[in-house]
Amino acid sequence: MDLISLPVSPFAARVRIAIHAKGLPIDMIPPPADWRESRHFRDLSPTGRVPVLLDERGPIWESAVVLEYLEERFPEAPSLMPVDVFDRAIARLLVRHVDLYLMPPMVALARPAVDAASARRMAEELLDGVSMLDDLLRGPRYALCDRLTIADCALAPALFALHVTAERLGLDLIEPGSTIDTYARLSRRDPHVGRVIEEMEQGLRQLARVG
Ligand SMILES: N[C@@H](CCC(=O)N[C@@H](CS)C(=O)NCC(=O)O)C(=O)O
Repeated sequence: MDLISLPVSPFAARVRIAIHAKGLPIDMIPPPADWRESRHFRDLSPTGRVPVLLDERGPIWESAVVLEYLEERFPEAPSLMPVDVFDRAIARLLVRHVDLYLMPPMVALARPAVDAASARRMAEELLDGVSMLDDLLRGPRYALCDRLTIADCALAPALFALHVTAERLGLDLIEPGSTIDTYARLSRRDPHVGRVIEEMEQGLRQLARVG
C-alpha cells in the first residue's frame, strides 16, 4: 500500500501521523509532477487532491475517511480511537471541526489574490473556529485522553498550518498562553506528531527555496 502525500499538506500530514503511530507498512510517495493537470492522477483522486491511499482494492481519498479506514483495517495496531463511545464521537467531531471550521478559511486566506474585506472575514471565521476548540480540548498534550487519537492527527498539523498562516499574514490567530497555544506546542512532543510537523517545516523551507 502507498500513500500519495505532500510534506506540507496538513491533510496528508494527519494520515502520515496515523501511519507512523500504527507502524503500518505503507510507503509515502509524491504525486506525479503534473498532478494538478494529470488525467491519470484524477483516476486515482477524483477531486484532484492529496492525500490518496492506494489500497490493494483501489484508491481511497479524503483524509478523514482514510484515517478511519486504516483504523478499521488494522485494528490490531495501536488504536487511534478512544475506547469510550462518547469520546469516539468527540474525536470524530474534532476531525470535522478541523475540516469545516479551520481549514476552509485558512485555505481561503492563503490564496494570493484575496481582497482585504474577504481576508478580514476569513480571519474572523478562523478566530471563531479556533475559539470553539477551547471547550473541546481536554488535555494539554493530547486532545482527548492520555494518548494519541485521530483528533490529534487532524488537529496538530492544522494548528501548525494556522501558526504559519498567522506569521505570514501578521495576524494574531492564537492567543499566547491559551489552551490552544499550549496544545499546539505540547502535542509536538508526541514522536509521531513531532516527526510529521518537522517534515512540514522542511517541506515549507524547500518550497521557499524553490520560490
Ligand atoms: N478534503 C480533502 C482536502 C485535501 C486537500 O485540499 N489537499 C490539498 C493539499 S493540502 C490539495 O490537494 N489541493 C489541491 C491543489 O493544491 O491543487 C481531504 O481531507 O483529503
